[in-house]
Amino acid sequence: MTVAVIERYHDRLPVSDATPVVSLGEGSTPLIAAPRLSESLGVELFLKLESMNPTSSFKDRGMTVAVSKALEAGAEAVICASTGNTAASAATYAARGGLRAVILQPAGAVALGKLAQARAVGAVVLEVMGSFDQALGAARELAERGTHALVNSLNPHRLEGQKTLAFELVEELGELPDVVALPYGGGGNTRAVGLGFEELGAGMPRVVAGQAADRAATVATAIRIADPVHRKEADAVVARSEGKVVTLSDDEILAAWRELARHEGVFCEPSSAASVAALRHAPEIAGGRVVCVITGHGLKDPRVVEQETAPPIQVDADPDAIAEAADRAA
Ligand code: AN7
Repeated sequence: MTVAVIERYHDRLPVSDATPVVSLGEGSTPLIAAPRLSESLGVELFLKLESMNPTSSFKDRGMTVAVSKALEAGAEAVICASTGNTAASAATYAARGGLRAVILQPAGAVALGKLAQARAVGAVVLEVMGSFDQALGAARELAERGTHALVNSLNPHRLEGQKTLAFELVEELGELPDVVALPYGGGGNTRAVGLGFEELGAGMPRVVAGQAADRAATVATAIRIADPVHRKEADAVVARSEGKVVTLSDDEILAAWRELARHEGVFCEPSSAASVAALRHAPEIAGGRVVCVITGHGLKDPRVVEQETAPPIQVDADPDAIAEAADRAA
């Protein structure tokens, strides 16, 4: 059986033999070389495909710990506010653990694939007439009443599970990378990566975090977060590491998204491409061995593909017509 996050890093996580482990085989994600992007960026680039986790995003590392601990504490239901991936992960791990899940999402702002995941596994999905930040405020208040366990990254168990990304990177590379680049939404992942490297005690790679210039309305809906709850701690990690927070336009994020897909065959959601876009805008920091964290799968957000790529061409079932259409499209 696959050795998942809690088993692999048992000694470094807040679990005991009494913890009922809720797992779907998360973690141990592929780390692949990116030769073409390496050349165009002038670095040795690797991509950590967190999109290959059970619910196709990086959230599963923390969620396995948070839901296991919620079950251990006797919770019957979990709640989260989410731009989509936390929701898909929370809903799925709740189903796996036999818990109810209540999902709060900003109305009309969650990518199709993520919503499909939460619905398919039976979560109660509520559309809040407001922003992510407003939905999170409401979730926190409700959780304080004690009826629902909050599994947003304000839950410290989420960060604990998430920090295992740093452990894997060092094990797989055999040394510390020089730079880790990742998207910056609420800042939980940036904070957790810092926590992981600090626990290892072997030094800190420069952390480059890409955020959307228009946080409230970016095409990268996963990081459509106006007021990051972890801003102070995430910014502190970046500063301590001598890295940089890079602010990106939607065009810059989409250009990196296309590059990843067309030049490396890595189809991610737009938010994930903010890591690569940020590297491009921080040449003074991006050098040596660099890891970009690919946080979410491209299938999460099919609408962006519809908007950003040419539609299929209709053709008769005739070889001449097919050859002609293929030549014209090339
Ligand atoms: C693909 O699901 O906030 O900086 O509610 O889905 O740790 O917030 C998602 C965030 C990057 C940003 N990439 O990470 C949610 C949510 C993807 C994401 C981020 C998210 P943080």
